[in-house]
Amino acid sequence: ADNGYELWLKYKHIQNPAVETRYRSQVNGIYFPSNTDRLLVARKELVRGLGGLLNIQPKFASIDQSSLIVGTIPQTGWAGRTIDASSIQTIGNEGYIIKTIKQNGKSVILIAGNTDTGVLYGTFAFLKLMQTGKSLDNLNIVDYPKTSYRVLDHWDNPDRSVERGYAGFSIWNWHKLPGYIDPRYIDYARANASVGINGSVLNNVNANVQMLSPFYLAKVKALADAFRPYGIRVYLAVKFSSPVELGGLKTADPLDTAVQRWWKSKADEIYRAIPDFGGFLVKANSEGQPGPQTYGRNHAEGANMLADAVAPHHGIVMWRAFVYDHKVPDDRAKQAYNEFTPLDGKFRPNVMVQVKNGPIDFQPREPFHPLFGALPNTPIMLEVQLTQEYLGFSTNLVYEAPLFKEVLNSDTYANGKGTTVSKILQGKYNPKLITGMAGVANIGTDLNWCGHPFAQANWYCFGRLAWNPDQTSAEIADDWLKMTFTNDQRFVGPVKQEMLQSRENTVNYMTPLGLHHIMSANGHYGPGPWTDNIGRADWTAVYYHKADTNGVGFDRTATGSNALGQYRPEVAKYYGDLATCPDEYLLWFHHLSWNYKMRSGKTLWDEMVHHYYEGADSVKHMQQVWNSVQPYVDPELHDEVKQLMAVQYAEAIRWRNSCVLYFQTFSRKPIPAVYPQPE
Ligand code: GCW
Repeated sequence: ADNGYELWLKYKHIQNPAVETRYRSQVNGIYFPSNTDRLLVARKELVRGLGGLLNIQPKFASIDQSSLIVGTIPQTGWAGRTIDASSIQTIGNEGYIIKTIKQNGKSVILIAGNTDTGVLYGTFAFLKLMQTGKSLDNLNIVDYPKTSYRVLDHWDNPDRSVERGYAGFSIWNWHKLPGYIDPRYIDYARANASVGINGSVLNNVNANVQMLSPFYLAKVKALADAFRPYGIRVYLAVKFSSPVELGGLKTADPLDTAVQRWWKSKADEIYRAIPDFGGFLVKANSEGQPGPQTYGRNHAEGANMLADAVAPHHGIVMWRAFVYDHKVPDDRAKQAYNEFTPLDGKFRPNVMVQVKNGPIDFQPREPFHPLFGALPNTPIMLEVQLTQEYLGFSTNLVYEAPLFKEVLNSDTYANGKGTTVSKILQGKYNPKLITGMAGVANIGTDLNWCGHPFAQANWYCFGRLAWNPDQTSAEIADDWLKMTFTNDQRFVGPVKQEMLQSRENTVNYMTPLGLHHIMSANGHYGPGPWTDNIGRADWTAVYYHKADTNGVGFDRTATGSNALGQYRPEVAKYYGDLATCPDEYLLWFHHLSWNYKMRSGKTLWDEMVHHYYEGADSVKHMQQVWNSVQPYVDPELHDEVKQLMAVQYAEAIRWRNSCVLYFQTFSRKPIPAVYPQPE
């Protein structure tokens, strides 16, 4: 039975005998010198992959006896002959070339990189070609990552609970570390390397200071050592008040020299044990966390102090822009922009400001964060959430690539039309800046890692998009489905369609038309549009939807909070003008009457009802499709997804009924008779 543990690295035996024979002849004799740990793990992966896919024990041979040549460019001896100088330059430190060349009149496949990391990534890419049934004839692939720091953020606590984790406990077994290296750590590293993820922040941004103690650092070092061959560096989330709480100092003021010295010596201590330690991630002055503002300093002063401590060791600081304070009476959506834009250009070059996709908080749909394009002189890192805090946890099937692509494709107009978030993240406008993307991990001790078999696709697509944000959701889903399930088009076709639609389904039954943050305050799972009076204005639903008998929606135009003013004029006009504002963002930016006439001709009320019903119905449709592909899926895996879909459908109905009935108390209008009436 398929329990999902092998993720997309199943290397299932190829069923088509013609394809298998052809592939076998193309890997008949492999030259793969492996004189580093990283090349060794690449070679091991190749053996494992070919063993599974082709049911062979690969034969290693001398270079002229081989039909597959793998190694660094100097090792393969082909630089300057069949590989041109410009490709070598293009692929940089992590890229690779996979190319069919002629050797003694015979076609040979060459996998080469400038570094052993490039070779590792090239090896995974080569295996993917076979996993997805592609031809290995006439290959000419030159690929390299478009961003440098591709990092998973684990919100894992030392007690192994995971904040917003829905897949069991933390996979870091702190008790057994450093002595015991769970094979799961290696499989985790393989999975990351297979999609180009090169960093792992091990602990929660709501950081426990103990992580910086010698006791834990020894364990962190053990993980760093285990991950290093896979090209993965470890990072730690740190609490700004560590010098006080851990170091016994009186203050954590970033301008205090004793505080600066404390961080420098802590950094030195870490780097003595972990020479390639990645650096720090910081949540400061947000949701009660301490930060530089606690001492009257700003974010740049706080970040730079830490940046100076890790700079001699080539480390970085990822400083989060997810800041807000319920005591600030202004629209929460505006707070990050207000705090960070005055600081543009003031951060050290090894600081990245980490910005969530939207200005509120990982909602099913948000417009892009106004900080994108507003910090031209600051390295900026997109933060997305793989764990489905606001997307139905691990019972809902939601493929998030379309959500990530929506922000990546958004046009900020910062340098005129076409200044997309994707291009900004790739450093196209300011090549001096370091680049990166972060994903809040959805990984835990569940056998299948992510809780829902399809949630693995969110881990997978994050890596793929961080590597190259311009890939499409569909091509990534296609690869993932083939690698995870089967190449059979009768399965891949319909299921891919459902994956691509799945995020919109959830938007429809949770927060259609720009509604947001109406989840239950208690956990963010179910509906809670009625949530009020829980101590913080910005954690209550009524703050966001502003429904009353006159209408619904958050007015963020000039007559309201004017959050729109934080975008470039072209964007502000587009969202601000009802004639152009897409329905998807309507109630995010506008407060409108229940009778407002929509593009469809329906009233706003009828349209809202329509979306809620459509959302729930689409889950039913997904169930039907899943039932229809049953012959192509392992029975236990099929049943697992089927059961989860039944839960999702029940949840979708609950969301639909709750929201429709709640908003009806304001609209005072009937639910159109074409729909079944909620009870
Ligand atoms: O989405 C919210 C979560 C918090 C989280 C916070 C953050 C880690 O509800 O649990 O804290 O965002 O991103 O800092």
